[in-house]
Amino acid sequence: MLTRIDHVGIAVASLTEAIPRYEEAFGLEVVHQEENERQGVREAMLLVHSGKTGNSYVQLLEPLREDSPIGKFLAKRGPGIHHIAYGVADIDSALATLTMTGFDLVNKTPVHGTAGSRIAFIHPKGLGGVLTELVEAAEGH
Ligand code: V0V
Ligand code: CO
Repeated sequence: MLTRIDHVGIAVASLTEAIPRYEEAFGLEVVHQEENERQGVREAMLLVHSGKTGNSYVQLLEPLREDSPIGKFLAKRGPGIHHIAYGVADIDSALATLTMTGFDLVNKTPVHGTAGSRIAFIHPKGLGGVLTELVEAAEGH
């Protein structure tokens, strides 16, 4: 079902401060930035690897408001790894399978993700405390 690690989501207080650190450390480049009002985030995608089944990124996430998943996470735990996202070829069938096997889905149907992707979150409690996202990337991403 899974085709790659699409991204690791990292909660940061400030993109302006975090982006240069990641650029300096690994020579990564920001290939996309976006504000996602529904998710309450401003995010930057730094390309790590391009592969046959799609790309892998670091996703830096800054909260747009305190009462958002990233805002609450920063207040409770401070900056750090927030979620892991796996690539899938067909998110609708992946979600149907997970529903049948009894997983607690945050999103029962896909929502808008970065760069035109379709995404859905699976609750951390069923997956060893790790908030997990599935991504069906848009063509060319
Ligand atoms: C909260 N918890 C986490 C967690 N956030 N555990 C692991 N990883 C995380 N990131 C735990 C927390 O410690 C509590 O555990 C429990 O869940 C309830 O926490 P809460 O602070 O009361 O939070 P809730 O229940 O209001 O919300 C938690 C969920 C929420 C996971 C349901 O954050 C959510 O809906 N996330 C999905 C959307 C999202 O994260 N969007 C931002 C990224 P105890 O204390 O009960 O044990 S947007 C993105 O990635 C995009 C756009 C993209 O990739 O394209
Ligand atoms: Co993400």
